[in-house]
Amino acid sequence: MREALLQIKSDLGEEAIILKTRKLPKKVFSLGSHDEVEVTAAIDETAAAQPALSPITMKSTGVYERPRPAGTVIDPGRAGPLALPRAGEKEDGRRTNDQRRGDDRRDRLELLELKEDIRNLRAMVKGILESGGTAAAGGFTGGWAVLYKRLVDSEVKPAVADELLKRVGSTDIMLSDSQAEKQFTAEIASTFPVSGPLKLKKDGPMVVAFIGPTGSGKTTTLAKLAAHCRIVKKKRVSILTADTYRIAAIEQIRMFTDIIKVGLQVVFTPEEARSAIAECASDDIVLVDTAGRSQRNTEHMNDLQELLTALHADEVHLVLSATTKDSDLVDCIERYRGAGINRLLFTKLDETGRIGNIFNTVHRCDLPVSYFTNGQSVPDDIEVAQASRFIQRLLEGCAL
Ligand SMILES: Nc1nc2c(ncn2[C@@H]2O[C@H](COP(=O)(O)OP(=O)(O)OP(=O)(O)O)[C@@H](O)[C@H]2O)c(=O)[nH]1
Ligand SMILES: [Mg+2]
Repeated sequence: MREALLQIKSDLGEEAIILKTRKLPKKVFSLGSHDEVEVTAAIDETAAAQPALSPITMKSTGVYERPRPAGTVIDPGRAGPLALPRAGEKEDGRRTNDQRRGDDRRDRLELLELKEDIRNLRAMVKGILESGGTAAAGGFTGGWAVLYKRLVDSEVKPAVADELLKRVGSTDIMLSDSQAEKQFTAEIASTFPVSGPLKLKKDGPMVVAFIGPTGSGKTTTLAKLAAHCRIVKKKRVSILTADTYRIAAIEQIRMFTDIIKVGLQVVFTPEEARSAIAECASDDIVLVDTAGRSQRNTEHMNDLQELLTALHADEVHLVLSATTKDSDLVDCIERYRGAGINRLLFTKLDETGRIGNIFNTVHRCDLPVSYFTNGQSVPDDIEVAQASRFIQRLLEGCAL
C-alpha cells in the first residue's frame, strides 16, 4: 500500500487526492500468494490550474519547510548551524540529482509515517474518551475498547468478543485502535479455520456434495463452482442432482448444465447414486446437488445420510445463508453433522451488513469455511474464504 501511495505521489504529484483504497479479493482458483491492492487517486484540475504550491518537505532536523521558489533570497544570518552540508554533499552545498531524489523519497516516507502516527494518536485519544469505563467498552481501554465495540456492533457476542480480546493477550497495554486492530487481525485470523479452494485428486474424480436447509443457495453455488472448474480451469466436470423433491429443481439445474455443457445425472436412490458415480470415473470432479429440507425433518436427514454414504463424497459442504440467526446456524450444524459435513459454506453475504453470526458459529465449531458467496451472478459472486479478509470485513461492519 505504501509503495502504491508513493507511486501515485510521484505520478500525479503531491496534490493527488486518494479517493479509495482496497485490498483485492483472491481469485477463486488463484495460486499466487501476493496480496493485490487497488488505489484510486485523482488530481483536482482546477487546483492544478492555480500556481502550484511547492511540496512540504521534512528536514532531518525535524523542521518543516516549504521549499522556496527559485531565486528567493535567503538571509544567510538566519540559516544558522542547520545549514551545514549533509553527508555526501559537496562543501559548496551543491547536491547531485541522485542525492536529491534519494532525500526526497526518504522525506516522503517520513511524512507518511508521521501522518500515520498522528492518526494513531487521534484514535488513541478517541478510544480513551469512548471507553470512559462504560459497559459498552467491555471494560477495555484505548484501542481495545474501540475494537470491542466494533465487534459487538457487528453482532459478535459480547462474551466471544471478550474472550477473543483476552486471548490476544496484551489488552493491558494501551494501543491506538489501528494498532489494536492490526494485532487482533493477525492473531485471530490465524485461528479462524478455512479450507482453501476445491482440490482435485490424482486418482479418480473428486466428489463434492452440497447440502443444507431450503433456499440457502446450494444449486446456485454449485453452478458457480461448476462454471469455474469447467470454463476457467478446463476440467472434466459432471453434476449429479438428488433434488427430486422440489418442483422444477431438475429444470433449474438442467438449464444451467446445458449452458456450460456439463453432463447431468438425476438420481432418485442411493443405489442410483452409486452407479452414477461409477459412470463419472473419467471426470476430474463430480458436484452433487441435494434437496433442501428442514434440518428438523428426521426422515429427510436419514435419506441424506444414506445418499452421502453411497456417494463416498470427499467433501461435504454445508451451505448456510449469512442472514440466518446464530442459534439456527448452530442448530443446522449440529443436525447436519451426522451426515458427515466437513466444510461450511456461507452464502448471501451481500444481504447483510453484520457478519458476527458467522464468526460466533465458526468460533464454536471445529469446521473450516470453504467459500463465501455475495450475489446471485453465476459464476462471479463467489470467493475462497480467507481468514484475514473475513476479520477485516467483520470489523468494518460490512459483508463482502
Ligand atoms: N443475494 C444473494 N442471493 C443468492 C446467493 N446465492 C443464492 N442466492 C439466491 O437464493 C435463491 C435460492 O438459491 P438456490 O441456489 O436455488 O438455493 P437452494 O439451496 O438450491 O434451494 P433449494 O434447492 O430449494 O433448497 C435464489 O434466488 C438465488 O439466486 C447469494 O450469494 N446472494
Ligand atoms: Mg437447489
